[in-house]
Amino acid sequence: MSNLNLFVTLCAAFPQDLDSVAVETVDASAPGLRYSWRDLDRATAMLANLLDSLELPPQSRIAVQVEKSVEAMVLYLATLRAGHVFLPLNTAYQRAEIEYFIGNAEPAVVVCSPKNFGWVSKIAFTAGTRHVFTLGDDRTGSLLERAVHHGDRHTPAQKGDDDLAAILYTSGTTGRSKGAMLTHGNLRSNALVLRDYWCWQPDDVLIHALPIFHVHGLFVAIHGALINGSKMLWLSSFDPKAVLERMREATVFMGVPTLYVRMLAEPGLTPQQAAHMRLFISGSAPLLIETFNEWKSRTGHTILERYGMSETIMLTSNPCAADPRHSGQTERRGGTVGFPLPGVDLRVMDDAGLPVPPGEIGGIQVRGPNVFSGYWRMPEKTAEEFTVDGFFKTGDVGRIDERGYVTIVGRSKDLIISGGYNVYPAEIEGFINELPGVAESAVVGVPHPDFGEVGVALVIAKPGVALDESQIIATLKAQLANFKIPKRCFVVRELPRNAMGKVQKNLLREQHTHLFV
Ligand code: MLC
Ligand code: AMP
Repeated sequence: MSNLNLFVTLCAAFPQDLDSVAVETVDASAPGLRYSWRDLDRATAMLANLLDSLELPPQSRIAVQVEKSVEAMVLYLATLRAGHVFLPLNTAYQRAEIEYFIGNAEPAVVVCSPKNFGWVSKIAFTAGTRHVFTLGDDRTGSLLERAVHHGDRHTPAQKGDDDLAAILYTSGTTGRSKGAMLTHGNLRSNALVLRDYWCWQPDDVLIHALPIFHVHGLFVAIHGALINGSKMLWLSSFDPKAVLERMREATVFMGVPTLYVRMLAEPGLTPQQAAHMRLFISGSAPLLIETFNEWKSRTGHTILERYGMSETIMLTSNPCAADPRHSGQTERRGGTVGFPLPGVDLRVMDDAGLPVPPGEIGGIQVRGPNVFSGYWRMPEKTAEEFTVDGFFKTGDVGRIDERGYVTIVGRSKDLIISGGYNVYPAEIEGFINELPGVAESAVVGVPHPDFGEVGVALVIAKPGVALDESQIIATLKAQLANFKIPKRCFVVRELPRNAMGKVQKNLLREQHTHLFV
């Protein structure tokens, strides 16, 4: 029986010369480090052997909240190799958020930054986790100290397509986060499709500048490079100047729109600087047509926009080369997210559950080998999000034009996408409503020049209470990930409501739409 472990597929694509460079760190603040393909193989084997030695139950969750580093990526690959389930957590998450994720996922192993060991280990041990390791971004910590005592050969765990590989938490409209369960089959099928659709070549070089705790940086970028045996230039955090400098030796870049906006602010962005590049990819949030056009005029390159989600990985993409399914079209159309990827069924439906005519707007539903297997321990929620014929309701609203291009026009879910991170107003409102003196609140997204969209909070005080806006923000900062904090907070006397008594968020958005732009 062939082993369908994703790690095996990735490893099979390593180049023949295992001593060539697979990853090179390129941070301005630290000397560059080079990792060969052989290093990746041996380091993942040592970590997988360490995990094996812990004699964990099959499919144990390995929860990881650490700063970005090559070793953190190696830990992800080792988790696949050992056959366990990777659970990445954004480093911005605070105590209450981590407490929820660990309590909900019940990981057998937690890996955290050395500086957070005190509080994270307390939460983990209380929740029944047996093993807590540390991993710093400078190769320090107990995880690597323990791993060096293990052998550098390891037979990857036998896996099938339906076996779980990762759980990605994504917030919900109710404010409660759900763990999207992704299988080896989901991840592998998507990586293979993107390899062909984006015309990857072994001599491609990817600039990796995204965080590695979400779909974009962890799966799309890392799998893309590994499954093509392509080198990565690795930045521990996004730095527009460093990316520009490295474009001369790279060919592929992936970013959320904010990254493109910030690079456009650099005078050094010229056609010459970008001449060596083959492909610029954008996703995770809407790319403004102004950014798309300005990028073209400043660099000569047409950004390829694609669309995806934690639950589905990548769904659609503008073409990289002629798409034979769409009469050989090659055009990357700004404002659209392109065509459904090969193997992805995508349809646009009305509220009654019927397909809308071409060009008309409706809810986007998808089906395919990339679509997740459900929300962790939430069977009812999973059932709600799928149709009887097996399509997942994305919560995005869009249309398909007569040429087959998909455009996202909005969302039926109440969601703010800020700098590529999702913020669910219901979660923030829940925290604000708990603050002393608060009667009620509403959080809405408004346009922002850097982050695309940011949250603004409107708060009503209880009778006789004087609320301080900056105090509300400061209190939230201690409880929530920083990107979720509303950029402004206003104390108001009332909120606009419709006849049913529901807060009219569209009116609030309109009132505050020019707050930042
Ligand atoms: C940082 N800040 C943000 C923010 N990021 N505010 C709103 N939205 C964001 N995304 C705020 C912090 O709260 C802080 O505020 C200040 O900015 C500085 O923080 P920082 O950490 O130094 O910011 P910076 O390093 O500049 O980060 C910005 C960024 C980062 C754009 C580089 O947000 C980022 O890497 N975004 C990418 C997200 C991503 O990978 N998404 C993919 C999801 S997958 P203060 O007040 O504390 O100073 C997905 C599926 C798909 O969606 O299709 O891909
Ligand atoms: P996440 O839950 O973090 O995976 O975010 C997924 C959501 O990001 C999708 O449901 C979309 O709303 C949004 N998204 C991703 N890519 C794009 C894009 N290119 N254009 C518009 N929205 C996008």
